[in-house]
Amino acid sequence: MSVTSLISLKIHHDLINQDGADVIQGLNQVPKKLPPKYFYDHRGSELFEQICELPEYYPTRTEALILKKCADEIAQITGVCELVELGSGSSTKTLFLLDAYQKIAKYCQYIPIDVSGGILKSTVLNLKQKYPTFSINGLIATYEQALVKLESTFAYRRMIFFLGSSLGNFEPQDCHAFLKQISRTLQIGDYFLLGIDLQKPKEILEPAYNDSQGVTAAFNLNMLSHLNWRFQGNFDIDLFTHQAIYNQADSQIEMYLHCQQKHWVNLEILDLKVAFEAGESILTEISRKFDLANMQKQLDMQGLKTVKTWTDPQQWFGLILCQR
Ligand code: AVI
Repeated sequence: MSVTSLISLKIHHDLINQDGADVIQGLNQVPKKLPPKYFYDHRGSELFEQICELPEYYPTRTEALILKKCADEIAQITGVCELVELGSGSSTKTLFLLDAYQKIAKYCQYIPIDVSGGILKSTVLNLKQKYPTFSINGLIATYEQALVKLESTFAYRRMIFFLGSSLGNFEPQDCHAFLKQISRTLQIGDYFLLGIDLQKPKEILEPAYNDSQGVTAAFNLNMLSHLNWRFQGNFDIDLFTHQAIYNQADSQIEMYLHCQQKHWVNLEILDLKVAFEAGESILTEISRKFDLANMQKQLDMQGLKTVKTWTDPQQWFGLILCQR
């Protein structure tokens, strides 16, 4: 049996239309900026999986610990529903939820959504073997594309979940628009489960994004390799260094690539030539750290009422289950 028929993955390649307009805009602005979605080519997704295992990177294991404890309760509260995961990656933490739903129903529908087709394919293949009675169909799409698609499809009861504090990678105005769109995608009575990284001292945050093994540095630099491959570019990775700092005023980690030497970069496919000065930086990601009560208010403003929240004993990470 071919892999494709075995996993019956619904691939919407046409959805991934990365035409590079955002790269042109980001590299032409001062200070320079690149969208974090360009982290996630195949290598970038692999590096992110490695980040999740790092001793300094606490969010993944802290959220997993919370999910392990509360998954059964979540399934009890929501009952059987269509499970839609945005940014599913390897779906590792999702196993706690799928196990919990398996206890309450033989049949369940799970739709993992990710921009990285390679990782999504292998994840769906593994999950189909582990949960043979579940209907599992992956969707390769950005969050926005996926939500537009979901808006036009009906489910009897749906729970969208967005874990790992990926919401933290959105600028505040984009976060607002995203939550609004989530709300539109849900019918009255549907659920939204959100995992958010909470504010904590800089001494814990900065090492989590400047790990001692250099995996986060490789992840950050890989964005340039990805752009070279995608847009026929000539970024010299050796001319850039990684740094992440915690901006206390805005409660956000900021990841930068610092240019070490004055030079030009060409991106042939985009017909783009960019000048870099020594000491100049590209902002590649923000990772906002949230306040639980504030987030509940924001959700509430979008008609998403908190049903229950869970945190770990140190209050480092929060899970909010809300209902429309
Ligand atoms: C995907 N996202 C929630 C991660 C974060 O922590 O903001 C991405 C990441 N960047 C560096 N390390 C992890």
